[in-house]
Amino acid sequence: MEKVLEDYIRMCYDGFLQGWHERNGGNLTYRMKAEEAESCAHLFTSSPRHMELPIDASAIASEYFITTGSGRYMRNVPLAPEKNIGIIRIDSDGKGYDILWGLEDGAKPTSELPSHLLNHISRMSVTDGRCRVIYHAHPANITALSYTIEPDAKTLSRILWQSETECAVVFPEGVGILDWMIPGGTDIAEETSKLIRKYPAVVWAFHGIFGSGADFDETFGLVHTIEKAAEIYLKAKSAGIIRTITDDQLRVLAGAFSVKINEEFLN
Ligand code: 2HA
Ligand code: ZN
Repeated sequence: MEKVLEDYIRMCYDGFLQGWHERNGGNLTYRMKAEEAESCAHLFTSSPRHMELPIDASAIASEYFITTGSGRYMRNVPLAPEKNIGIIRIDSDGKGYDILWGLEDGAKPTSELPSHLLNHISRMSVTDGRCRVIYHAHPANITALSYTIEPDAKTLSRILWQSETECAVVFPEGVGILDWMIPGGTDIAEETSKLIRKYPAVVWAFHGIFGSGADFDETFGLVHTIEKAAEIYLKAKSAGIIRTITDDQLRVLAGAFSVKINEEFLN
């Protein structure tokens, strides 16, 4: 198996092992490097299925993506990659895509493909093309936390920064939050892609999270860190919080690790 596919499959199953992918919950897309697409070219069908896109993907025209399948289970990805994931190439005009490999038995890419592709476009533009991974998961603690606050990025980011010392270093921009919306459509895709320009991750209230990063480790690590902080917060809150990391300590921390903490969220 090609290394990029092995790494992708490992991330799918790691998320399942964390308990973030009940049933068909969650999805993962990866924008392939040219050499990675080339290493997989021998797998590509000569008669690809073509699909239309409900969004304008011209900013990522001709890019290759690995994607999970709609209705497919992360749990099953290592057992039968060719049925549960696939490789697609966006058309040169950005209006559709070809399914080049995988997604066998008539499967389609994830229902959240519009969100994934618009998020890729946003993150590519704010990271000078570094971002390659968009990941959607349903971790229990960050989702539970979204019931305890107003959908406000400052409130959420402060809670997370205060709940684990490393957080302000891992995501100094903070974490965005989108109030409840119908999943799977272009409206939620557009709203998420606006927020993800500012933050590397966006919580979907009462649903889960979208995380982004340059590679699988960075993206998985980001979501893992956010979820762990949410777990610590909920445990501390139920035990009774009597003190926390101060804003001055957050500033000192950012200085010590040379990161630019989002000052708008400090008091
Ligand atoms: O794949 O997680 O948001 C199912 C979902 C939709
Ligand atoms: Zn979901």
